[in-house]
Amino acid sequence: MAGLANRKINLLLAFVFCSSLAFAQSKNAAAPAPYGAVPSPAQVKWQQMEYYMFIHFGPNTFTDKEWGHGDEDPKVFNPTKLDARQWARTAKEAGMKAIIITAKHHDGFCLWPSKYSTHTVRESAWKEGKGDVLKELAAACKEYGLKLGMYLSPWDRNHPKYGTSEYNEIFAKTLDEVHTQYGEVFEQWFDGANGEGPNGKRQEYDWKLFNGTVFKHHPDAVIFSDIGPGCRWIGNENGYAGKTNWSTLNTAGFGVGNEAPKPAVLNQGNRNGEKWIPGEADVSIRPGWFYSPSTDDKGKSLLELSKIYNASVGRNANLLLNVPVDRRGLIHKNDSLRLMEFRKLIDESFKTNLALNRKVSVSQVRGGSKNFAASNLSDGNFETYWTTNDDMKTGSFVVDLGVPVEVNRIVLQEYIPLGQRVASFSVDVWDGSKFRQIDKQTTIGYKRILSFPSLMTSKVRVNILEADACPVISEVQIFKAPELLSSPVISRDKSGRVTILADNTDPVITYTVDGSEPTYSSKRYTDAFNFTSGGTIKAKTFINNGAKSSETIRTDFDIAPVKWSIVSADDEVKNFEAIKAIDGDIKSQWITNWNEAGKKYPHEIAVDMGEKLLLKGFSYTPRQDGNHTGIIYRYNFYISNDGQNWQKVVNDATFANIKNNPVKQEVKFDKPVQARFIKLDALAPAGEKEHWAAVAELSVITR
Ligand code: FUL
Ligand code: CA
Repeated sequence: MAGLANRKINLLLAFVFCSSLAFAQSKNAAAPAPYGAVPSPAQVKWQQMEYYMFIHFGPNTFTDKEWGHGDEDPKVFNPTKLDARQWARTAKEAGMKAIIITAKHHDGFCLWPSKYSTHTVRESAWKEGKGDVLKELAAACKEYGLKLGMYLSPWDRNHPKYGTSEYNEIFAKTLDEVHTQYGEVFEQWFDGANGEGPNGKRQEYDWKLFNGTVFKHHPDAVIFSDIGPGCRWIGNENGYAGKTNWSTLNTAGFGVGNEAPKPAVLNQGNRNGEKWIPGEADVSIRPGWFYSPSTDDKGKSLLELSKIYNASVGRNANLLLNVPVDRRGLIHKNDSLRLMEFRKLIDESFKTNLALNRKVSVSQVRGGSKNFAASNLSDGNFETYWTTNDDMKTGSFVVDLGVPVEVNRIVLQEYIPLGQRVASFSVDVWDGSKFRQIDKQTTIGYKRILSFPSLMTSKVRVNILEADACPVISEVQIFKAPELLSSPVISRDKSGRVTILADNTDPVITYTVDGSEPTYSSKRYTDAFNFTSGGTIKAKTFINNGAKSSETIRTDFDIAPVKWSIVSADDEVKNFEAIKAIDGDIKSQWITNWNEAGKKYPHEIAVDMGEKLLLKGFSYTPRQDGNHTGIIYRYNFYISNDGQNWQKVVNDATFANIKNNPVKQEVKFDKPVQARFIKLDALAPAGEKEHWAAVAELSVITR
């Protein structure tokens, strides 16, 4: 009896199990439903462009300004050799997909002969007023297979109607012109700046009208502004997207310019944000947006550009790199040479996908269907993807490279037409006996590039740790990119922990603490370490398995100010408190009140070191932030054992040559002294007119 009953229950359970499995299988046989806000087809195409050129060009090019006032003589605009084909050729050869030009910047000057302005190329000296930059550029882009985008600043410091009710219509008319006369426009760039016009008034912008005008002519145009609707500003002009970067954004209650979400929000987007508004990272190859002869040799280095690439395209944002056209109307050779080097680096970095067509094993396949199979991850096709059942929001896959190979980049792509889902993931590499985690990050999005020092491995595992819906991953790619060298930077914090960092992820860092020269086989730096009592650290970076190395960087530390506190200091100012003089950081400083009302010399700072030390001397580091004021010249130095009774150990001395060379000053006492307290009495400044004192770091010599 009992046996029979059991069998019945088993059968029943089996039935329930099978039918729910069948249900799950049928439900999961179809593609996952889109999750949250999703991109339009035009936004997907836009995202796949990844990298394109910005061109700032106008009267500012000739007047050496970043923001023209709108009162400049239009005749200043007079390029002698303007050649838009050279710009397009350069962009094409740089590997870029489009050019966006400042058709109108804040000065109101139009690079085309607009009917709605008297501040245009028509009024300029160029081609006796017969020229049209947009026309030449549109033709050149067409010839070279590039898309064309328009930057138009609604802020107009020239237009007499700016700040009146008529202006919005006028601005819309100029949009009509640029969107009807020059063919396809893939992106409309709206600057958020909103300042005063020529009559001192600001404008209430009619964004509905502006966006509507663009869409009327180009329904698929991606409109850039702080909050889209097509794509959003990344929150800085350095080209860096957030390490977390959602392509979704909440816009309700927000506007453009002063009403925009905080830069930090634009930098990262909003998880589950209501609209699909991906980030575009804009940055200039030079310090300024417009050409200036003074920046001819100040272009970004290859290392800087590669970091920008990893932080934009590699973090789910498009890269809009500005290359200002010069006074001849040409891209300067220093810029184009750098662009070509950069292209070569990108091409070589992502040339050979070591994961392509490699065997991938996965934790689960949606509905067991081959449509969502593991092999979709390594087929080199963005349109095919691996995914799991709806109820499965985690998962992992392992790429089998066959034999150990050297790798240093991993690229992941989510299939964004179904939304952005992954919120946390990690990457492990097989070390021959077990998996070792090498990175853990948050979002993926359209593209995520992970870079790390080269290593040998035969298997790479990606773990999706958290997702808002079942993960949908198009591709995993693995590369060995050429390595770039950067020097190590050694620093120590107040607690005595030493950090050694290179400027990028490629180099291996080694170091010594015994004064010997570091080699490739010296101790490898991985994590911050304790170095409270001080000594000499020498560090060096290596790439290409040790074949190439940086110079050796040496830093001598004395005792770390772990137990130190301020006993007294005069005239402290917010953000420049006395504690900043003993925080182990030469980038922060104590500065006494520099305002008129501030106290005059002498200034004093007294420190309790928390223990009795045998002192051979002391050191003073003036401020190191490039501002050479507050430098102390004449001083007394005291010690004490109770903080009450002070003994003068240096009387009325001066820091030699400190004004011209404000570096760390080391002063040895005549003989070593025991003390727990120290006091610097600043008697006179190096800059005679300055009544304030500044100390980046006050320390002692015990070694
Ligand atoms: C800013 C402008 O004010 C700058 O001049 C530049 O055009 C930059 C791309 O956008 O908001
Ligand atoms: Ca695929």
